[in-house]
Amino acid sequence: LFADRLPVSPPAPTVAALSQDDLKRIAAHRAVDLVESGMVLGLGTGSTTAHALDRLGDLRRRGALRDIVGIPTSLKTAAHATAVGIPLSDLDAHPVVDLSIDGADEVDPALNLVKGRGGSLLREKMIEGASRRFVVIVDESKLVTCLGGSGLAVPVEVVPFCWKYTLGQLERLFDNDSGFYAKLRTFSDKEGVEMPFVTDNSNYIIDLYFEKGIGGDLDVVSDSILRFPGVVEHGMFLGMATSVIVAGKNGVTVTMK
Ligand code: ABF
Repeated sequence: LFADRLPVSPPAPTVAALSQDDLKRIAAHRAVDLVESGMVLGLGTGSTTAHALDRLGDLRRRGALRDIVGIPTSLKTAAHATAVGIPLSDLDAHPVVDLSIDGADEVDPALNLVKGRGGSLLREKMIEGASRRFVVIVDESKLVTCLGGSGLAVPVEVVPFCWKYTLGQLERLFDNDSGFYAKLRTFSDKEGVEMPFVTDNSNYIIDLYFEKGIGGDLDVVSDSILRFPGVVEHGMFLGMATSVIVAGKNGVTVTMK
């Protein structure tokens, strides 16, 4: 797995003591090293990218990267970026993004990704798809041999209208005997009532669980999911990442496509 990745930094002597959050920070800072003044940046979502936002804010406070503009992939990231002093814009004003930095839930050996555990997959896919470079930052726990194989869901953003019908269509796509199941993403409100999770685009998420990973041709699976009218987008990011920065106990590696 990842035999062709390029080691870029030797393990530090204390690396074994690093927490998962330390590893996320290391990967994020390495990605921020790629940012140059004047760039239009896609700003991802999640705890790994949060470290990149903090780093960008730090650098700007020290007078660097004055001319950057960020395009946030979620309302949460927009609030975070604003709080640390990153000027924001959108794809309407900047249809071409120089560099996007974002985390992932799973990364396979071909740099295909599963994203969207935070529910921001649609804006992430729009912005990262408009990017000249899309750098993924992860700790080593995100590496998988097969997408869907880590026990985490592949999310599908759906319109709320007749979501049970769309759920049924998705269920029929995959073989239940292989351990597959689909479930509306919910959360418990203050009174403990289960409510649908609602995305920044006012949609719902249906999570697809593949006990044995997604079998077959991923492009075919992607097309089959997208053909249902109630589906807006899914969280498989196929062929989109241009490089992946992985921070692990043995150091940082960068794999480029
Ligand atoms: C976003 O944050 C999502 O696409 C992905 O689901 C998640 C990764 O989160 P974290 O960095 O917190 O592990 O990028």
